[in-house]
Amino acid sequence: MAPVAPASSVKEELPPTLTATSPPPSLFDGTTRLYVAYICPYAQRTWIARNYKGLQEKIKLVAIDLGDRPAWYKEKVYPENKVPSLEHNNEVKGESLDLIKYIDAHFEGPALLPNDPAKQTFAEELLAYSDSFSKALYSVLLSKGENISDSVAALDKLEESLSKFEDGPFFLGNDFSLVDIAYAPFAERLHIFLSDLKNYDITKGRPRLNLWLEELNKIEAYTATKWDPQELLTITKKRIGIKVEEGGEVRRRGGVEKAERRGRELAVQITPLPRSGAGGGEAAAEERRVAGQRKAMRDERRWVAED
Ligand SMILES: N[C@@H](CCC(=O)N[C@@H](CS)C(=O)NCC(=O)O)C(=O)O
Repeated sequence: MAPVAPASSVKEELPPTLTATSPPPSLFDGTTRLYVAYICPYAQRTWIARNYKGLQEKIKLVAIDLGDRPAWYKEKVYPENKVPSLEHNNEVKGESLDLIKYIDAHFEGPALLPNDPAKQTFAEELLAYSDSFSKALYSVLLSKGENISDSVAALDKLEESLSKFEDGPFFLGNDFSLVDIAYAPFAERLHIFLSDLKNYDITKGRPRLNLWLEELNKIEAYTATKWDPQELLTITKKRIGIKVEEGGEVRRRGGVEKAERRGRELAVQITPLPRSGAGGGEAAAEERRVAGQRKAMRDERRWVAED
């Protein structure tokens, strides 16, 4: 059975998104900060790594509104002006793949790369390929779903890679690793977009990919970073200029969400949310946390909804 990260269950209220009028945090004061945009899949990689290692207290999240970016971010933090970036030991580093390796190597928590040399070699190979995989997502989006042959080939390659090690559901076998983290945000989006745009289920005929997605969705370090699929779809469609039907923004609650539009159905597994009125105490606190998280994520909409 796949292991569940021991340290990742710390619940966290997400900080609000900073805009052009927000003052900077007190930069270079010794605090380690991970600058993200909640909507960004590259930033999501680093956010998952930080959560999985249980670093919610050690690495503070700072969310940037990419559509209304504070000038200080480029001027004082990260001249490339992209997310993610990491402020650590008075330096700022970028590039999501470098950052997930850096976070794994420089902080405590469960190791995200195995000791087995064969697995390490395979990890390097798959990490090097992961940005080509992300292009499969963008080719679907840019062609508005017309050309999915690149994505199909990329997904077939994932299925094949997932069968390399038989000892577990993840890319490197039984242990969740940097490789799973590098692919998860992009596979999640391909799953949602291909289902909606092409009525194409990426898991059909790909049992390993199906199992991998199921196991991923049991890891809270990952599910805490996920968008509601329906919202992600609506926002992304607006950004790429696909008309969104009335009611497309409605969110529904539950472990499995179904969004019915024009007779088509998209069923995507998402993090179960607590029920309304579930009582006081822990359930209510959890509900407030999730509501705050969704609000913080929604505040970023401008960047993706206007262009
Ligand atoms: N290669 C970079 C890509 C990061 C990236 O493109 N981030 C986007 C948001 S998803 C960004 O910051 N875009 C702002 C811009 O390009 O101005 C990485 O892996 O970190």
